[in-house]
Amino acid sequence: MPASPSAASADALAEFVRRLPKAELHLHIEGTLEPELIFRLARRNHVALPYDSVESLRAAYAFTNLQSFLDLYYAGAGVLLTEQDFHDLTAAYVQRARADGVVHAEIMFDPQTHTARGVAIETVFAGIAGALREARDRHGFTSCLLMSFLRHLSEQDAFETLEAALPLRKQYADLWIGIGLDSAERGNPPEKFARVFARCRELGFRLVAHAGEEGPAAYVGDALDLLHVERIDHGVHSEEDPALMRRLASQRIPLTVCPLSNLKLRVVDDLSRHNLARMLRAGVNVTLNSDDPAYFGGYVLDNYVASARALSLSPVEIGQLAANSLAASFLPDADKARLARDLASVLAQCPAP
Ligand code: ES4
Ligand code: ZN
Repeated sequence: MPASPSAASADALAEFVRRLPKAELHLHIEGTLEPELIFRLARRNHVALPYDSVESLRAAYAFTNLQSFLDLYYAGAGVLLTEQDFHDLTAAYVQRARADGVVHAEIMFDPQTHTARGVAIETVFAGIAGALREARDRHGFTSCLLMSFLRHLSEQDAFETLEAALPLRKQYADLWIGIGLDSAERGNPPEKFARVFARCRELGFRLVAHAGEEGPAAYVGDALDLLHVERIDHGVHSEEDPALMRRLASQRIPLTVCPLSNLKLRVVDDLSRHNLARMLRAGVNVTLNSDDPAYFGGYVLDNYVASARALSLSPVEIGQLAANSLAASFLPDADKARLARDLASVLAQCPAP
């Protein structure tokens, strides 16, 4: 028995969201590294940690902005050394996502974080891809990979990363379909990566970029016009420019919004003041995602439930967010149509919370 009426309605809401087939489109695999796994891998790999317990590490996750998070996120990734480490990390994410009703994930990874520490890019690809292929073969959980460049590093470094990865393209053609851009946004505008994104576009990769997380609406427009991305990661500052908002809505350009991330990194001071509901109601193709769930206190289901409660999203709006996630994915049209039908039949059967 739930402890109280509010607990009962919370459970009903979570169960409703869990049953909706959803895609997660904004997820950094390094951001799924839970403190327990950091300690397990540190022990396995004989890596010293500057924390004496899981609890003291978790207590350090009190961020004041994006950079304060990135410092810990790059440090945490220091325990990832072997193919098995990347496999275990990815398998743990898949298990967690499946429990939330995620049926498809588009996963970013940052090779530069690892190659800078002497880990071979082949090791990173092999570990992540191995776990994703197992998930597909055992559970029908589909996914793809978006190799992301760190924007605080140079465009030359991004070019070198692309060159190092291209020989692996054929081997990972079932998964590696796209390119992303992440890390510290302010002072590292889209134009810094225009040439390398042009090259990636020529090569036939799907393109996404973080923009308008801490940076201005102008970075969102520039990501679209200078990098030619198909989706914007975050994009919450788009609202500062009404013309951009009209463009996002009319062209159905997806925003991969991450509410709990925005809260933890103080992009918003309270979830009840998050603009995702307003943007959704203005016709923008908003999707909900977890970003770095191990650091931000919640996976996809938590992001849906916390947003629904804080913003009084209706069951129809929650269903729309799930539908948007499928439509905004890079899945083939036939797969999108099948999943959209699955979603519609669940919505027709499920009691609204
Ligand atoms: C990130 Cl929340 C966020 N923003 C930018 N870059 C990132 N990399 C991992 N998480
Ligand atoms: Zn992100």
